[in-house]
Amino acid sequence: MAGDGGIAMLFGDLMTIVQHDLPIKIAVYDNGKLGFVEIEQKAEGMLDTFTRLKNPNFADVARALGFWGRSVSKADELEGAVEDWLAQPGPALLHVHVNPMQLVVPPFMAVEPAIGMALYSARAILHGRGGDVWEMVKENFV
Ligand SMILES: Cc1ncc(C[n+]2csc(CCOP(=O)(O)OP(=O)(O)O)c2C)c(N)n1
Ligand SMILES: [Mg+2]
Repeated sequence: MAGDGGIAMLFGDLMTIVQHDLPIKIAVYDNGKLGFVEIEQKAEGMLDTFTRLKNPNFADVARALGFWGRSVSKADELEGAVEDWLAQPGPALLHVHVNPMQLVVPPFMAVEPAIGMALYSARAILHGRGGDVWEMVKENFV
């Protein structure tokens, strides 16, 4: 399992997998950003900066390197795609577009990141990026 930022740091490893014929199955969770870094910025009350990624189609990249590759953007295509991906005899990469605003919220949260998120929200609204805040609230709390 890899993020879109993570897999981009590891293309050399994909070549090694092909070189050694390793039947490894890789799922890329593509949220179009360095999501963890973005959360760290927001939890400190900062506006998110330099975290958005212009990604290639990772399935195309994988195929060019000698992998089986497929890209999925619709939820109802996911189950069939996972079956095909796991049925491959050789190295296979499944590129999945995921919801960019879906947070992994821990069962409890310290006060500081909550204050940071409130500060970030206020800053984002003042900078005309209130749509980002609404998207985050809608996807996670409504
Ligand atoms: C080699 C390396 N560089 C930088 C980092 C710092 N870092 C931790 S998480 C992260 C973002 C990863 O983004 P992605 O793989 O897209 O995962 P997401 O958080 O979006 O799910 C970065 C850059 C790291 N862990 N390792
Ligand atoms: Mg990411």
